[in-house]
Amino acid sequence: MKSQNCDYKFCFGPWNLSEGSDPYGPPTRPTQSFEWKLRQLKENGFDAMMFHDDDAVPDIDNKPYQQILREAKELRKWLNDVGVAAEMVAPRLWFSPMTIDGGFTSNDAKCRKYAIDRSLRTIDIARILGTNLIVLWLAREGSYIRESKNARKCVDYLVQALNKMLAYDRRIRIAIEPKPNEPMDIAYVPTIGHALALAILTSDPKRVGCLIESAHAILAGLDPADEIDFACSFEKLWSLHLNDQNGLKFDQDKPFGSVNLRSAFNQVRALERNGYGKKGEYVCFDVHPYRTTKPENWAEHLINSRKTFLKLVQKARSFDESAAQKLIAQRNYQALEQMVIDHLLGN
Ligand code: XLS
Ligand code: MG
Repeated sequence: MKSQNCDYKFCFGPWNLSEGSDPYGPPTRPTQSFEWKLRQLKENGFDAMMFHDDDAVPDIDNKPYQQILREAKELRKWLNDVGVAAEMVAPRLWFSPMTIDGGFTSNDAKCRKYAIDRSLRTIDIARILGTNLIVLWLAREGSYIRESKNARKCVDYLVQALNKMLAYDRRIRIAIEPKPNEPMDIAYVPTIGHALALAILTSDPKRVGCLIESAHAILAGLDPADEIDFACSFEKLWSLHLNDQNGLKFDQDKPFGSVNLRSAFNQVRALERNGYGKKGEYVCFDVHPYRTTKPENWAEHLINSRKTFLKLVQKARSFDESAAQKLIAQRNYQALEQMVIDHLLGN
């Protein structure tokens, strides 16, 4: 099940093999070791792993600096031995008591400093793991009630934090992963347009790009394929979390293509026309198993997402582009739509 015969490289994170807990109930599957998760990745044709800082160095807040570096080096050796790359490292800025009211945009200066310091540790870990890509999902950068924060000031805080990170290591690139809500009521960086606009305000805009997650775009009422084309027009799509989402509700992280196959097809078409992956970018699946999934089927949402993606690459490549262009020239979009549906249905 290797990823040969395909131009894409695939990855997922340890959190994508989650245990089934939700806000209303406890885990439904036993805890598994990191080693087991790495084995699932290798055995199922994936090439790299994504990491949060504390996926790489558990309990990072309670460890001295030298120990953090030592543990990151041990992990690097382990990854080298099994032949798995680290795609990115992301600071988990939403768990600690210090980030209750936001990380970079907390109203409390001590908490803002915590968020920046922790992001610099993330950069140390990324350097050791051999990746220059830092992902920022700005989970708690927003508000529960509008009056609690000054949104203008928060933009300044975000830029200051990004600038500190950019100055700390001249080789890193930061990919902002926007999401419009959850856990916050209203997030400050809800879309790719916001992420790229924020990049312009930083000290080194060339090193600030974005990561699109399909479900996050859908939650913002946007078309993930259009978000892909938009980001690629700026050459800023540096990573990608493909998944699916059934309408405007909690973030579902469903298998890629499982809700809207046509939208998934259009996302793949957008990736193909932009040459995504040609500069080494990975296709990551930020998907979760259902709470009902039994331990013996634990990795199937990942295997299936990859399988659907590969089938859709074939569908995108075998789409009759010249027939489509003729229908476009005739403005016969009804026939064009049916042509897409027939193509997806296989006749
Ligand atoms: C949110 C993700 C999150 C980021 C990386 O959608 O699950 O973990 O992708 O921080
Ligand atoms: Mg994600």
